[in-house]
Amino acid sequence: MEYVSFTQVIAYIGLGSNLAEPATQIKSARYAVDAIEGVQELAFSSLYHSLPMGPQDQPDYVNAVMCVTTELSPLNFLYSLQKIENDQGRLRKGEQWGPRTLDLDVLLYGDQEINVPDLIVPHKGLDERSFVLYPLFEIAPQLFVPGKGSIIDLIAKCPLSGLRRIDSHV
Ligand code: 5RY
Ligand code: CA
Ligand code: CA
Ligand code: CA
Repeated sequence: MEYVSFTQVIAYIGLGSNLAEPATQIKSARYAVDAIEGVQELAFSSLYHSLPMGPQDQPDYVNAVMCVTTELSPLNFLYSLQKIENDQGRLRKGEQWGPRTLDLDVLLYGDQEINVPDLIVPHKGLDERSFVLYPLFEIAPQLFVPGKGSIIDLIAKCPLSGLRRIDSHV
């Protein structure tokens, strides 16, 4: 009998959608992420309604944050998330930051700082985006973001900018 051990890393994913029933897109993405071999859900935030940042000529978003444990490498983790984006009908049009059925971002991967061509972690702009910080705080109030500081301090410097928690009525 031999042991095969896997290193489990705690990672955080930002979820966003502003097309084709955004709340439904987020909920099916949650299910699909948990279904990835080598990824398991630990926590999921409330859904939040948010105003578009970046280009304004697009619908409002629904955003959420998910905490998982994973034994996938950072890039295999990313590619698994991109497959879910594609499966849920994401089309890459010319415009950068245009509307999308589903956006899954690797926000954090353990305490690692990663900077390779396909992946930057912690996610760029995380500390300026209320639709990331507030749901992240909801599920990880003790979190420290590598290179950026405690989630408490980051929230204190980030206005809500129209972010609203969506009542789930359950
Ligand atoms: C700024 C520029 C581009 C912020 C800025 C992007 C989402 C950004 C979004 C989302 C909401 C984008 C990336 N300054 N707005 N805009 N939710 N993604 N509310 O998920 F986020 S495009
Ligand atoms: Ca799984
Ligand atoms: Ca994003
Ligand atoms: Ca993205």
